Amino acid sequence: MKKIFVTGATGQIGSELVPELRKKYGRDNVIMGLFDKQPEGDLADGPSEKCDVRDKKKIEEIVREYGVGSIIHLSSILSATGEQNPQLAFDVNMKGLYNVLEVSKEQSIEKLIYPSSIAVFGPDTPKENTPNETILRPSTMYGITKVAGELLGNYYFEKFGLDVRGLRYPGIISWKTPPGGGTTDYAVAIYYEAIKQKKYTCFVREDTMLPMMYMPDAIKALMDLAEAKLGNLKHHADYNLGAMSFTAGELAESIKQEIPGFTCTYEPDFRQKIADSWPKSIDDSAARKEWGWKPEYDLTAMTKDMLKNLKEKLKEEK
Ligand code: AKB
Repeated sequence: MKKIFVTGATGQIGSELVPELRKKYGRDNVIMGLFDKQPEGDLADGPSEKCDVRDKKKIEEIVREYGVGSIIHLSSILSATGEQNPQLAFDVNMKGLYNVLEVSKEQSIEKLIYPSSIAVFGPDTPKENTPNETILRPSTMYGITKVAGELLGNYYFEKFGLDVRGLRYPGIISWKTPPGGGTTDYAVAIYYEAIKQKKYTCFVREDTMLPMMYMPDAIKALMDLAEAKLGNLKHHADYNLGAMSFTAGELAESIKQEIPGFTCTYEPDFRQKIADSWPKSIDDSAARKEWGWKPEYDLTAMTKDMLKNLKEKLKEEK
């Protein structure tokens, strides 16, 4: 079997995607690409390579050396870090993606998959049930790089016949590896603080509503899209993907149901403006129709599962 190369593999998504890929395709068939964070636990048990995606030669070398057939490109600077360092976001997100696209084209990669984000939308986009095809005028550098990434993916498909696939992730909530530098990170941090301190200060307003997804659904979506028949896909790098939408207040309330006495206060910072520019809910009918997308978790089921797993994890770490 040709190998799968995952960039940004020790990040929030990669650290949960890699074990699933290894389960399905075999440990030695999945190569982890890491920037600075080393794999831990089970993740360390399998091939990995240090790889800064801004270094095209290194990507070429890995693809050639391992006989890579598919690339899942996860390396990215997220929205909040991107607003604090737009130059870095441009460099990593644009140069990194361009390198991956070029290597994929030159070395006849069979499939290239990378996430886009709800950050492609902006203040002018309809907020409710945001359609797949709509106004893409983001106000963050992260969003700008994601729109360009979608357009490039569609271009490489049309122009060079490269099988590029991508989905617009909402905020992703998970307990194994914390996210880093995103606007939706409050929806993960709140669970940690609820367990540790029974209180949390949230950096967006209580009425801030955003589309979110639990990690098992996010992994399933990526793997299902990767396996979908190309002939069924009318979109390529830009599938809307929805699961649930809730306000920060509703999230706190769902935690309170499980941890009585938990309190949440709200002190919005610069991330509020980013959150306000994004949709409240997503129309993902294209993904449902073209490759059978269907999420499993709602807010209540996610909160129960998050708290159960996170409590165990934090106990083990003590
Ligand atoms: C972020 O908040 O930047 C990310 C995203 C929605 O893409 N989680």
